[in-house]
Amino acid sequence: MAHYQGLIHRYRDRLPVSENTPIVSLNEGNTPLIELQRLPRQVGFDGRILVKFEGLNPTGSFKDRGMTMAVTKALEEGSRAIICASTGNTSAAAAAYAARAGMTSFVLIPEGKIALGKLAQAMMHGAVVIQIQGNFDDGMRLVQEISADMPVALVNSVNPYRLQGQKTVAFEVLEALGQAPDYHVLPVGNAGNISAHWMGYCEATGQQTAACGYCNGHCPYHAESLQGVKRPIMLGYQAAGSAPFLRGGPVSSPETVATAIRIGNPMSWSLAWAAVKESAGWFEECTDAEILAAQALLARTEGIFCEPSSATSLAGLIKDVARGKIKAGSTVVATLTGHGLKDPDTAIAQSQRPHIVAAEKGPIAELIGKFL
Ligand code: AN7
Repeated sequence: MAHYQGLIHRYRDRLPVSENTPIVSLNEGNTPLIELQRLPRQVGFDGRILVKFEGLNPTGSFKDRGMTMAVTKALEEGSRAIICASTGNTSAAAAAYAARAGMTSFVLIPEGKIALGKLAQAMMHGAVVIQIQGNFDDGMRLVQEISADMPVALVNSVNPYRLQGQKTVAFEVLEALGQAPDYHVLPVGNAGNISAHWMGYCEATGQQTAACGYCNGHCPYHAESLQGVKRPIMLGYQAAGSAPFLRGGPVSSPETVATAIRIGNPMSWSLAWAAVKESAGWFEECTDAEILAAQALLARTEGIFCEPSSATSLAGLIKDVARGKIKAGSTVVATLTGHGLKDPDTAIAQSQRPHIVAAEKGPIAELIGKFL
């Protein structure tokens, strides 16, 4: 069998592509599902927690899943340029996939509120980086207006191909576990990802009676093994200063240390509500302090470094476990949407400073002795 070549190749029968579609891929997807070993007990949870580490995608976030589809279709439809508004990760993915396709990318980012690694990526891949004196929601409105008038394809998640690519994360979880988890938890910003997860779970389980070959023989499970397969309860977690789903409508000046989800007017509002309602799930909010504590706990107890926004899924999970809302003995999958290296400033700001010592054995040994 050929080596893994990305999620469009892997799931081509379940995606809107044809044999002639020019696939733009960086071999995204196929990310590890890692079982947490020490953290569940530490937070008083008597059950399994597995993290889907989307930070191990080519540009370091789940955005690659949607971007391979969006850029592939833009290229197929003859576009030569793409545009997006972004809190950082979408711009990094757009810039990389545009480079891969030989296209021009324009990215609108909020002034001063984008993590350093993401800005470095957009700049390094040659995007035209447009920093606006406004937030993500302003940028979102502007790119919709501009793409309506100019020959540039909009690749934010209002582009339906984005969610098509992102739904594949659910297929991977189903294959890895052989069934759906009891709960699937994730951070919510513009709300495309929770909508795409649910779409994937519904599609995979809804086709349980479809011919076994619908996955073109690449599928490690057989369709009949999906008979009666349940779907997970979807839990969407927001940062308290940026929680339109908890407030019941748009938030005008969203603020949070988790800059990726600093979004006040989510585009996939009704799809995300449908995911939560149809699955009997709920939304919850976490403070910045809870988010940073969860990020550090995961890094220190499990060796997994995700960015603050991604840690929101664990922060919410910890809260819901403490409130008794998540049943003991259940299996929870948490999507870790982006890598911790995206935001080195926030990581360093909440960590212990390096110890400054002379380049001599004596003082180093003395320091080490204090920790043994
Ligand atoms: C790490 O990059 O919206 O609810 O412009 O980067 O699907 O928006 C990023 C979103 C979670 C929220 N975690 O996902 C952007 C952008 C990380 C993110 C989210 C984002 P959605």
